[in-house]
Order: sequence, then C-alpha cells, then structure tokens
Amino acid sequence: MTYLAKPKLHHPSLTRNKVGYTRRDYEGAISTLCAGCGHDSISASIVQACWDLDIEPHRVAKLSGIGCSSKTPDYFLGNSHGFNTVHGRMPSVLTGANLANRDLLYLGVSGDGDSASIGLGQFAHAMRRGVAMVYIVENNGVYGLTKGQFSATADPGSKSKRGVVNTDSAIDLVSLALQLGATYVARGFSGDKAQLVPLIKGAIEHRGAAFIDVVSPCVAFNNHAGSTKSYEYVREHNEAVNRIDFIDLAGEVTGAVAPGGTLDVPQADGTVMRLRRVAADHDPTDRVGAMNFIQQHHARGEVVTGLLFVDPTPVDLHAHLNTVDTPFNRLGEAELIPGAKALEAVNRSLR
Ligand SMILES: Cc1ncc(C[n+]2csc(CCOP(=O)(O)OP(=O)(O)O)c2C)c(N)n1
Ligand code: SF4
Ligand SMILES: [Mg+2]
Repeated sequence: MTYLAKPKLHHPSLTRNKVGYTRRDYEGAISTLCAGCGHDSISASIVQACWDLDIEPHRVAKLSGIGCSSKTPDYFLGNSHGFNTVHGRMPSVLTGANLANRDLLYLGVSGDGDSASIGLGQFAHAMRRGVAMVYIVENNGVYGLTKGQFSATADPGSKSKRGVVNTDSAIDLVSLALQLGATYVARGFSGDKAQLVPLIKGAIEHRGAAFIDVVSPCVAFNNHAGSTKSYEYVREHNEAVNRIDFIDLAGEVTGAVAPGGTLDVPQADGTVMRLRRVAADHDPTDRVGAMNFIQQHHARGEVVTGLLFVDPTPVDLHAHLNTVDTPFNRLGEAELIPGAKALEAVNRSLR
C-alpha cells in the first residue's frame, strides 16, 4: 500500500476538543486517491465527526475490505486500531472483534463492490445480527480500484465510461439494511458534508447496527453523463428527507415525531439528536414506511438522502446473546474456567 506520512509538527495554537486533541490528531496518512474522488470527502467527514464528538482515537477500531474505499481508513484516525481484511470479509472480522471487546467503537468502511458483490452475504448477516457498529459504504457504482467495471449497485440503464449500458438490476443496500433489521439507516452524498457529518455523528452515538450508504462519485470511471452516481446526477436528483442537529437538551427527549416535524432521539453522551423533517410524508421511525418511501422515489429516478430510519431504543448482538458486560478479552481465568461444580450446575439445569 502506498503510504505517505503527514508532517508530525502541529501549529501550537490549533484548537483542541474536550479530550485534548486537535483535528489533525484525527487525520491519517496523505491520501493517494485520485484528486476529486468522493471517498476523500467521506474521510474528512469522519475526521470532523470524531473530533466534534470528543472521541479518543484509541477507543476506535476501523476495519475495511479491499478497494479504493477500503484503503481510506489509512487516511483518517491514524492513532486508532485498524484491520484491512480480505475482499468482502470486513463484517465477520468486525463481528468477532466486537464480541471480544465491546468497549471499542467499531467503524466498518467498505465499497459497493466490497459489500454488495463479493461481501453481500457478510453484509447481510452483520445487519441481521445487530452488530453495534458504524458501517459506511462509499458507493460509486463501480469497482474503482480495478478500473471501473459496473458493481452490483449500478442502476440498470446507466452507462459506463465507454458507453456500455448496464442491464442488471441494482442492489440498494439501504433497502436491504432496512429489511434485514438495521436500527439506524441513512444515505448521504460525499458532495454534501453539511448533511454527512451529522449523519455520521448520529451513527456513532447509536448503540446498534448503523448503516450509511454514501454516494461517492468515482471521478476516474463513473462521473460522466449517463451515470447515476456522478456528482451532477446526484446534485440534480438529491431528495433530502430531513436535517440533523445535535443539541444539549437532556431530559426533554420524547423519541417521537412531534407535530411540528421534529424527532428528538437521546444520545449516549447526554445530548439529543434533533431531526428536522423536510419531507412531510416520511416518518423516520416507521421501517416499512421508509422502505416504501425509498422505492417510490427511486422509481422516479430520485436519490433519497438523510436519516431514513432510526429505532431510538436499539437492541444489539450482545443483548441478543446475553453476554457479560466485561469485554471477553478482559475476563480472567476464574471467569473462563469456573470449575467442575459450576459445570455440573449447568449440566443439571439442562437435564
Ligand atoms: C477475492 C478477491 N477478488 C477480487 C479482487 C479484485 N478487486 C480488488 S478491489 C475490487 C472491487 C472494489 O470495488 P469497491 O468495493 O466498490 O471499491 P472502490 O474501489 O470502488 O472504492 C476487486 C474486484 C480481490 N482483491 N480479491
Ligand atoms: S479510481 Fe475512482 S474510486 Fe478509486 S481513487 Fe480514483 S476516483 Fe476514487
Ligand atoms: Mg465502488
């Protein structure tokens, strides 16, 4: 992997957040992606979200697969834990890591090829198990790293750079995530950081399976007329359903959609995520309604963005499995080998 380190010297007067870090402390190596690639804007949005939320970098584990998108964890959170898996295998490695140590914040970064083609099964099972994580797909409709073949998220009728028309149906990862039980489902656009940063912050604060599909144009292979993943197409067809604000309102939360069109969702740090509705006919707490809404707008060629669904009281894999609160990697010999008497008691209870 190409690796260009950034200079270590910081300007002494850079602003620090509540845990004492500058924004630079959340950056990584210098990006080697093409100039203008949407993925770089997503990296910058992740940096911004983590800095704003005062997250200590060593509390984050970032995992990815293979692709230009999966290279990006090298370009942010340089002081966090990292794992580059085999192509399409990030979700199972993340699931295992999460089971071993529930105290870290898990950030899975993937591509549409990595998650919707070779890794589709892995994606599906991580969603249905409710693995607590932020799962971001940097979706450009092509395999950028291997020179622009259509991926499984390419819309039928969209044209490749050489003029070939895609005839296969598209996999919409947002609709899949909703159907599979993800408890925070959003779509963003790399060209709209004002929308994307709060979506990432909401996902980080969420205590369940959070999925964000970010349309992220590939300027080298899929940014031409005829593509539905180009900057121009998404700007023209973007239908934002809501806007997120974070406010310090602990105690006043309702977790319900108010008549005025806002939804307040309490966050782990005591703040409140306030959703301002833009589309009156979209209720972000109605899973089936969100699925219908997305399909109806997709049929009209629109790209629906924003927080599409949120369950304000999510249940994650650890709760499903009734695991102990202590991370497995911190359990000692006494807990792991409780002895013959304890084994006999378990056996008796199963007879
Ligand atoms: C097992 C395996 N099969 C195929 C490849 C070749 N390959 C590398 S990246 C990639 C697709 C990447 O596409 P995507 O996840 O959309 O990332 P992008 O580059 O578009 O960001 C493929 C097919 C591989 N590395 N490993
Ligand atoms: S090939 Fe496409 S996805 Fe890869 S870095 Fe270049 S613009 Fe980005
Ligand atoms: Mg891709």
